[in-house]
Amino acid sequence: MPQALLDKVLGTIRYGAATIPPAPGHPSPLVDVRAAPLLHPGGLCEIWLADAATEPGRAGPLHFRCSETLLFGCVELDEAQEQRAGRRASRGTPLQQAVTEAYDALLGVADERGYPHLLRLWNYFPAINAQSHGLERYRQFNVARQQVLLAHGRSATTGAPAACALGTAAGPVTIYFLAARDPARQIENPRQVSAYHYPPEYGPRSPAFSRATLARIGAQQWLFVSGTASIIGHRTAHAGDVAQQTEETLDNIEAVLAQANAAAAPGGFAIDRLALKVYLRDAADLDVVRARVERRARALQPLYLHADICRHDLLVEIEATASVASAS
Ligand code: 3EB
Repeated sequence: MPQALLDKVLGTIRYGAATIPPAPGHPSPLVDVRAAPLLHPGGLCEIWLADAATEPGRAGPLHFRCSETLLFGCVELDEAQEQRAGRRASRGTPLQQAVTEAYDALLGVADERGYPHLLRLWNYFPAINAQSHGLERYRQFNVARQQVLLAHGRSATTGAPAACALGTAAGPVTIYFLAARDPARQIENPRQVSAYHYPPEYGPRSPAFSRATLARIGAQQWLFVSGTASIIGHRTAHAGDVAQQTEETLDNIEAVLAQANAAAAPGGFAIDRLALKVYLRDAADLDVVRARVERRARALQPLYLHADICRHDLLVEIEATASVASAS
């Protein structure tokens, strides 16, 4: 990449075998995230570019870069280290301690630097469906996420960012995010109960995320669609049937797009113009899911990633990002 572009990099996410060649003279390390493994050969990098030069920064475990309008950051924390550090038991299980430390850092920087509007958070951690300390780890995560948002004076319901939470095979708790100077609009899905209003059968604290956020950034409207699954109301639909779960998930994404188009001027978000990441619990489902996804949504090559989904009966989850020129 030419230096003029490297200077504008906010963050880089690497997938599969991709490597970023070290850029001679680059002012600081690129924020570099490796999350879930790719299910197809090769590798690629997702690079978030600002429209002007970005600045690097660090705050505790958080590495970030910022432009005039956007902040991109990433935190990786080892749960075993949290435990060794012997943090206060009031911060909960080792996973909850890591999540609290990560969110403390990112919310602190977002507020101090003046990017208080969280657009999108990506959350990855091992063994998401495993039980420990008497509670499934995804549910532990939800307890810590809600508590740390409230501790920073934020809402854990309306106004929450778009997000995803996925299980990795191993490795650190990895969280990366985009935040903005200017407010975004939250979008919900009329086919689904808002996640922050899920009833207690899904855990002691509800998941604090919105179905999508819509943000004007420069001359573009950006839409960040959260991880989306085969959930109708608050219940999983089509347990055990990955093909039907894929169709229901795409129906849910279309419902979110319709809400976004009603809120955005001039709209124009369409299912065949999205950048998709498709998470599969079982690698053997790749062909079935790919056929269904690419029949309905195939402008850009979707990424297929191997990850555990946050409910044990969900086999597939799809997230989407899109931008359209905004009306001026
Ligand atoms: C769902 O709709 C499926 O906890 O941040 C999707 C997106 C899901 C984000 C999160 C969870 C999260 O409830 C799971």
